[in-house]
Amino acid sequence: METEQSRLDLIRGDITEAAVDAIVNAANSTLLGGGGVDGAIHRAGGPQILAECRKIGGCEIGDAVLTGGGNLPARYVIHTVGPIYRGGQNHEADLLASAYRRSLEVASDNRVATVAFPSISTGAYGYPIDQAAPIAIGTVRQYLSQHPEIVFVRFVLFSEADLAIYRNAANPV
Ligand code: AR6
Repeated sequence: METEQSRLDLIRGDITEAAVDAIVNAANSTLLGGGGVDGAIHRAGGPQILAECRKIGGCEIGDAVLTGGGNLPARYVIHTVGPIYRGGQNHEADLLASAYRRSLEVASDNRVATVAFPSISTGAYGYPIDQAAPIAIGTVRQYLSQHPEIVFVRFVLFSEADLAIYRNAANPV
């Protein structure tokens, strides 16, 4: 079997263009849309995604839910809710790890083999990206090592600077 290393990759790009089974949305607990990557996904995917989110009714911090992908290249969107960073002593690390893990559990439960993640919580939610990146990479690697049904996970980072931080977290010097 391939190692988890070769099943994880990092690129710079716009996640709404990712040709994978499911892209992950950094949503809020209402699931009713917002700015950042959430706004971009709903804009590109069309109103069908929001209609499904309304039916689901919400999502806890650290949890994840699945909708269709509407007009996106991806077949599904997995909406997860990361923590708002409030200094680091409020379970932020556990909740961030849970957002990644629950997203992958939802993927496994729905026969989603290829998944793309944005950098959850590091925009509007204020999580310092140098602290968030090792949690993101470590949680995904751990999951891949135990779940061969996930063929690959791609992190789609929005800037070169964010990509460099994730690269460093994946391959510490
Ligand atoms: N593709 C990939 N990454 C993106 C894209 C994109 N198209 N657009 C932005 N990013 P944020 P959060 C990056 O704020 O911190 C929303 O209003 C962005 O540069 O989208 O989890 C929700 O409704 C940053 O690195 O998510 C919530 O209320 C990363 O995505 C709240 O923001 C995450 O930034 C969630 O905040």
